[in-house]
Amino acid sequence: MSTPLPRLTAAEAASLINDGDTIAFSGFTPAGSPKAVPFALAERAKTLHAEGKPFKVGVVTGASTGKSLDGALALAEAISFRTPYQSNADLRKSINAGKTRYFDMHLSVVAQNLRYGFLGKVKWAVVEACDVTPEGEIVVTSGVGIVPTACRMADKIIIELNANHPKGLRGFHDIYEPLDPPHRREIPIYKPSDRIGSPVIKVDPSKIVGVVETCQPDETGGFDEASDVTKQIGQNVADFLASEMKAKRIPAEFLPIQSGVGNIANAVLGAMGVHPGIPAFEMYTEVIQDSVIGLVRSGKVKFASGSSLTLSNDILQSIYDDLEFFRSRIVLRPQEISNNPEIVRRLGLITINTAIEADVFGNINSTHIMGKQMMNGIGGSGDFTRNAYMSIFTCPSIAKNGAISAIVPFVSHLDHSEHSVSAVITEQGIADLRGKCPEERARLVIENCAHPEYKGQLLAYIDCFPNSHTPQALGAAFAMHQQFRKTGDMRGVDWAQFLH
Ligand code: 0RQ
Repeated sequence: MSTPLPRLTAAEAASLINDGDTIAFSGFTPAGSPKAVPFALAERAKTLHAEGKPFKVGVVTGASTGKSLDGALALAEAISFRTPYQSNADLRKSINAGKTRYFDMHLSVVAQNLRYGFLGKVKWAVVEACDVTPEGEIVVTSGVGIVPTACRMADKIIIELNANHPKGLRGFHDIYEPLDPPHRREIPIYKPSDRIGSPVIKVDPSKIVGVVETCQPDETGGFDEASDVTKQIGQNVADFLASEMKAKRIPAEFLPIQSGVGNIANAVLGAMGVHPGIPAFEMYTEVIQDSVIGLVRSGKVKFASGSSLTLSNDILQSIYDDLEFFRSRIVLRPQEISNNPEIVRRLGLITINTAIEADVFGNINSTHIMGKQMMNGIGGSGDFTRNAYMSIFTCPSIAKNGAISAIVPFVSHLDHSEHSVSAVITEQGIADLRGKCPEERARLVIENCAHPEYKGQLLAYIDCFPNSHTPQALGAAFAMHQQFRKTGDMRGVDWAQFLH
């Protein structure tokens, strides 16, 4: 008989963690992220700080988390360093104030970087589970992330056993960790529905110092209703893919789709779902968002592989009420596998991600506002974009009521270079960049994607600085950004001042 695992309160679990420890948390986005222990840890930090004692921990996660983790720890000023992705307003504020060290990383490499020792020693894994056995079998919940590696690398494990997720989730996960170089072999996934691992994470039970019982819903934010702009972007993406299929550049059985996070990504999938020219398709993605679930029910999405169910709570509950229907249609994988470049290239993914800004040549900024302020992070967008069969970036052509053009001469931060981007799509139209030289790209992006209020200004930029492979002028490339900083509006830049 195995010994039952000890029960702890969240405060007792938090009291075991020391200043300077690095903690790896389960989950991917708020889905599957622990809530009770990090919240209690933030309370502990506040108490210690009030006594004049230092208390900060390193926080490594799969992706973003919810308010009880990033939010509470940021407000308590308890994070010494954070990686690889975040989307919490309080943490963002702390990062942009220079108070929290943030390392923005491709999500597919987080687990291997932990194994390689690039992120230092991991003391704790804090893991949300729907089931755990005295023998050390852990069934995680709605997100997987880095949890298999976190459990193996950490000295000690704390489990949050969350009754809000049913034990029947056993079987939804496919847990697999590759070997490290020089022993790594191919990852044997040949279609999105292939299973190659175990439904559970197996750990040495003596590493589990305690189980904290909770019953808390995921802290996922939900999505805005699609606007006219996001609907039009979605329609343009769907029309583009349908025309690519007609041209036989996408095979008749279609190719698996990866789709990013946020309101635009949600609207794009919604539009693809109802487009008559797009057949039923599969998804090989990282985040399974709300709009996918309806498409799985209707049969338009035949199978969805991801690292998380990042869903509004009522939609997640509707899956839990219908587990047997979804069991053969969804799989949740570690992000090292859901985002794996080898598999992205092999399966021939069509990837659709969102830009903050795109330049006229097709370089993409997904992370920074005006080159300085961190928004969320690169997330998985680089894992997918660089290795895609076809990579698409979408964004509204303007932001902040037109004071900002999302199409600029040169991106103020570079996440995805023109070499990896097949098409830029805004609500204005589609710029198919494949096989085009920089000047052709620039004219196409301006003509098809820029907002009418910025077209003339952007064309004038290209016309002012001709006679080179890339019509770029270093002294003028950020003039629109600089004018915004001074006047709060990018409109009306006079390029003549840069001609001499
Ligand atoms: O600001 O929140 O103040 O209104 O940026 O913009 O239009 O609501 O777009 O929710 O789809 O997010 C790129 C951030 C888009 C997201 C990004 C302002 C705009 C608004 C949000 P407000 P929208 P979305 C899979 C793949 C990187 C990671 C990634 C993201 C706010 O998609 O983080 O793709 N992607 N991962 O007003 C100033 C501009 C702006 C601007 C927009 N040019 N200048 N502000 N905004 N453009 C997921 C994972 O990896 C987990």
